[in-house]
Amino acid sequence: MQQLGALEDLPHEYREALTAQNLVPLWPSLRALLPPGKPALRTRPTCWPYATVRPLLLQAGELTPIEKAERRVLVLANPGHGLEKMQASASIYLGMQLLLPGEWAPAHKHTPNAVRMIVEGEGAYTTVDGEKCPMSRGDLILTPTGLWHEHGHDGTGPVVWLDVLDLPLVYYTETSYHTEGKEQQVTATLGERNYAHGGLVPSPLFARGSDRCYPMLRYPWVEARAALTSLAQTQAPTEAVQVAYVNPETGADCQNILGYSALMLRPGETLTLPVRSPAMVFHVIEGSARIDVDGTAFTLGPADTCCAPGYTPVTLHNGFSSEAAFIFIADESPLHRKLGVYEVRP
Ligand code: GTQ
Repeated sequence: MQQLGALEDLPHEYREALTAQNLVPLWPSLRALLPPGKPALRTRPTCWPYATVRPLLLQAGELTPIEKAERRVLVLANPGHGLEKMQASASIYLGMQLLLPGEWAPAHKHTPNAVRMIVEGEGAYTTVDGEKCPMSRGDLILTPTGLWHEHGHDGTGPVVWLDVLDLPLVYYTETSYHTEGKEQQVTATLGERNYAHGGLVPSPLFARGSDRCYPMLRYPWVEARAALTSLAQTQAPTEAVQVAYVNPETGADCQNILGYSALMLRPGETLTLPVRSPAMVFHVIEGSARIDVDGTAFTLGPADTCCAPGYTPVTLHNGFSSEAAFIFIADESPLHRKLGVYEVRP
């Protein structure tokens, strides 16, 4: 490959003349912008064990009252991007949020899409677009772009959940903002009830389906777990046991930018993922798994979270011979597909 000219090869005066006119020569930066064969990946394989996050999050509960935080979150930041960027990957933001009994995180809406994966505790709820969604371990609750949401807690112990947002991308595109709102009235029954039976959707005689873009906002863990366990009965041993969280009216990804799925690793199973362009996040719901990201190995137990850059080999292994592992996965594939940059490498 041709070695290109460096900035220092140019006369000082010429460089200053360019700068004064807001001009920049391309060739000294061309190889960095378009590296050969594979992007320059800032996203580093990174693990956030819950045993280290939890005490610090509970300490935040003592140090900062909810009124002073609005959302009491510790961000899982990837050092490869710089911690201040508060991103797990190029397009994924992760945060662990704590709500204590009686606390209330007031209503707002924003342009980034969010989901919550409930990690610990009972008695909290998120009201999304007039639907009061109860929170239990493993449930996935969507708060898509533009929908009002607020969190409350009527129970007794701390409640913790993992927030996954497309905030880095939305921020980068200069479209990130929020609007404050007033407390919502609960006006809708849970939409999930209309989609509780596979392959059947509401179909009133002359007006088929829902006119809501996001007809299902809560995916209870009991349902996702049952779907995985039942799939494991019939799936060939060579095929992964994985289900995607989709919009039940369209079958498409449940949100526009990030994709969500749940994976069951059978006892003793080793699963080598195809090398694909999107970065991924893994969060263990039950059991344990060793996750090898191009030679960096993490051992994850319940509530542990890690991320892997795109274009990188990832292998998952369940070391238990009798117990399945259940893993929640977030990735950037809807975005990559829409942008036309989605790749699977041989
Ligand atoms: O709960 O609405 O982690 O607005 C970051 C921004 C959570 C939320 C985050 C948010 C929220």
